[in-house]
Amino acid sequence: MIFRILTIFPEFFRGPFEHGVVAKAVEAGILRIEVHNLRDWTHDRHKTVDDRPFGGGEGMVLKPGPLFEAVEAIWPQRRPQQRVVLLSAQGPVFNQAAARRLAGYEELLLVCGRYEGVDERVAEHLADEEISIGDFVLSGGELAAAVIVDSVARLLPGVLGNEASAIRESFSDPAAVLLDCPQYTRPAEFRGWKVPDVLLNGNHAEIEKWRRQAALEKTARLRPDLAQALPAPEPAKKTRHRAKTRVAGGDETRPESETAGSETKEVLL
Ligand code: 9D3
Repeated sequence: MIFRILTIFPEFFRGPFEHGVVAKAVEAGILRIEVHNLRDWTHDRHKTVDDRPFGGGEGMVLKPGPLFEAVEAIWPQRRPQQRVVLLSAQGPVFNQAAARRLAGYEELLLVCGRYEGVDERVAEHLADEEISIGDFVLSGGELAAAVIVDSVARLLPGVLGNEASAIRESFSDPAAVLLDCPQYTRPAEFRGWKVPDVLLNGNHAEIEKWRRQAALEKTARLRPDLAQALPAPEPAKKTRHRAKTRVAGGDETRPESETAGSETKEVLL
């Protein structure tokens, strides 16, 4: 996959992509990142990319000319597998489902806005879609572009063991999102706070059950907005009675890989 970024701050991207998963994927030849300087498509000696807003008001607006010329020079014959994404605070909010959708394109051209905004004709007639990364104000689209490259790159086949999760996600309901379960590492007791006993006892069926319950509880507590989209939890039954029915049902005689989260299908965050 090829990621192209159109920006007035090309130097910004030297840092974020030189580390971690994205850097490894670039080295492995799974993806390419090309950063394009918007000022290369200006024609005046000051390399002007912005101008004052029609109708008056604060700040400056990115002119359409250099943006259109840049995209048309980068992709003279744009194909459906080449997607122009305008990063703007006004777009629909990015999420894991959008990351998966974008991972299906051969090339993305991420257009970074700056100043007080971008001439609306760019959103209307140049970009295929507009994306925001959340309801907060950034100074420009550069951080948003880096976020999108990172999240899409991790989904590409061959990037750091995503075969298993790619298969799991292909069966999952994109609207159902569950937070990951709490994780612990050594020491088993830290400043008096103990790791839950169940994680230390080696009973993997019980561990999986605990993890699922802990993930549901954490989602309900920290992200009630996500929890309301999840399937309703099973009503809690008395432990003794439950243990008996479960033996009769024989669920725990199945391999753990088959039981773990098998009753619901959602994306893990
Ligand atoms: C404070 C200025 N806003 C109204 C007066 C409009 C505005 C203009 C330019 C708000 C943000 C920006 C710059 N931000 C982006 O280009 C941007 C962004 C964001 O601000 N939040 C979340 N996602 C994104 S993607 C691009």
